Formats: sequence, C-alpha cells, structure tokens
Amino acid sequence: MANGKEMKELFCRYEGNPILTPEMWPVQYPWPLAAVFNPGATKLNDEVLLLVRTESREGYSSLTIAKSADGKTNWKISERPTLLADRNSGEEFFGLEDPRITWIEERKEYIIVYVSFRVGMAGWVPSISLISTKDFISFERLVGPRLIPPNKDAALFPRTIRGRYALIHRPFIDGRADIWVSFSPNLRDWGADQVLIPAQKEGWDSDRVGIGPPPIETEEGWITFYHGVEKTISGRVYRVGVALLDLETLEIIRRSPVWIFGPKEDYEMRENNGGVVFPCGNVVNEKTDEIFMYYGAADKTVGLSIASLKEILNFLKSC
Ligand code: BMA
Repeated sequence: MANGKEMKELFCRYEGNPILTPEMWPVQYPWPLAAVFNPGATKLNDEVLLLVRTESREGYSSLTIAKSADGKTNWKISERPTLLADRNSGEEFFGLEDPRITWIEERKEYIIVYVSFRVGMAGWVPSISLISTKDFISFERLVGPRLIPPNKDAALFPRTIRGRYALIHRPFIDGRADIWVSFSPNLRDWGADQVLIPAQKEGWDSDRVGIGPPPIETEEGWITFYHGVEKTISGRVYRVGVALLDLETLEIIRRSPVWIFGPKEDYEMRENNGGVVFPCGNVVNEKTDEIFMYYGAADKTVGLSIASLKEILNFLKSC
C-alpha cells in the first residue's frame, strides 16, 4: 500500500546493516564497550577507513579505526583505541565524540574535527578540537579550540574558500542551535562567523540542526547533508536533510523542505536512543556515482546507507 503520494527514497540501506556493533570488537580491546557509533569516514590506500566513536560502559568515548576494502564487509578493527582524550591538551576525561574527517589537498593531510569536553563555568562543556594526520598512525593536535563553547557538530570544507579555511560548527546561542561557519587563515584563529543553515521555525528540523559529513564539492555547489531534530512527546527524533551551497559564497541555493533519511529499522528504534540516525562520514565513489553514508543508529551501532550522487543533485534542483 502506498502512504500517499510516493516519494522515491534517495538512500538505500545496506542489507548487512548494522555493519558494526560492540559485539564485533576484538577481545584484546582494553575495556568492554557499550556502543560503537557516529563514525567519521574517508578513503585511505584504497580502503574505507572509519574512525568510530567507541563508548565504554562508564559513558566515556574514544575514537577507534575500522577498515574495509569494500566499505561494507570484513572490517579490520583496531585492538586499541586510536585517539583518547588528552588532558594536557585540555580535553577532559569525558572523551572524544563524533569525528568528521576531511582530506585537505592543499595541505596533503587529513584534518579530523571532533567534540571534546573542557571544564567551563557550567561543568563539562562540549567544544571543538582539530587533529591532523597523514597516515592515521601519527597524529598532531592543532592549537585550540578557538571557538566559543558550548559547540558541537563540526566539519571542515575540503579546500580553502577565497583563501581561508572554512569550518562548519554548531554553537548554542540564546537557546538556538543553528549551523554556523567560521573562517581562518591558519586553522587556529577563527572569525567572520555567519549562520550557514538555520533551524527552521517548525517541522522536522526546527529543534536544532547540525552538520552531517563534510560537504561534497560538485560543479553545481556543495552538497551538504545535515541532521535535523524534532522534539516530540516521546523524545527527540534525528533525521537527515540536504542543502546545496554556493561554491564561493556558501549561500543556500537549495534546501530540501523534507527529510530524506530517517530512523525506521529495528536497530535505529531501540537502545540506546531509539529514533536517531546520525551520519558523520561519507565516502564518494565517482566511478559508480555512489555516496556511502555511514551513520550512528540509535547511538548504539553503525549503519551504512547508499545514494546516487546524480539523484541527490537532481532532487536538490527540484526543491
Ligand atoms: C547529539 C550528539 C550525538 C548523538 C545525538 C543523538 O547531541 O551528542 O553524539 O548521537 O545527540 O543522541
């Protein structure tokens, strides 16, 4: 039976979902895990590399590498956490969360942007940290953060825009949670802040919005997936929308009025937080025209959903 006028689903879940669960973690891993979710994603030496948020039973998160040749199966999972909170860098023990990975061709290195926690006026305050790496073996923490907390959901554009790096982030300001962008000549000092994608007045993305994976560059503009949150009587629902941003001004050219990916499968509706799909990483395969979107399912496991880049663009143009 149809549920009203049909909308073609742009994303198709991989049939082997969830692709990563806590039960798959190696026995050598130093502590038991309660959840593995919200991974950043990139390509490294012809493999897909996920940097997975791994949460202990105490509720502290670290980031752990999992690699696969096809991005779907046979994940090789690191026996140790790859990145832990570093007190010397001001990161408190609560951990590291929700990484987004961007390859910066101009620097010939990856920048990982993630949420860390700092002691502030109101206790643990989420804020943005940056790390660089060339090989995912050695890492260098960049000086920072220089963005005002509380702040979450950050991702770097893959190239400079009008000579400056552009960082997407989501500060809480006066009860509002909109997506912002700030600019920097050196990845350290950020300014020229402006709202990039505001939360809507009502509907599925009215409570708050936050960036998903880093934007994808196309001739028509930056394809930018983001999560939108709706507050319902039974809790918050996290879904995914998409916008097309101008390549140079970053103004919104198109924004989907409807969400295009939302929780519905059993593993997205159960523990820990039923009703949440939360993508932080994409891998694009231009040859097959596919976007692999990796997402946290219910703050518990990792799912994969696949879309056609062309179809996403056509959909955006119809918005
Ligand atoms: C957000 C973040 C994510 C989490 C999501 C849903 O605020 O903390 O890590 O997946 O909420 O609970």
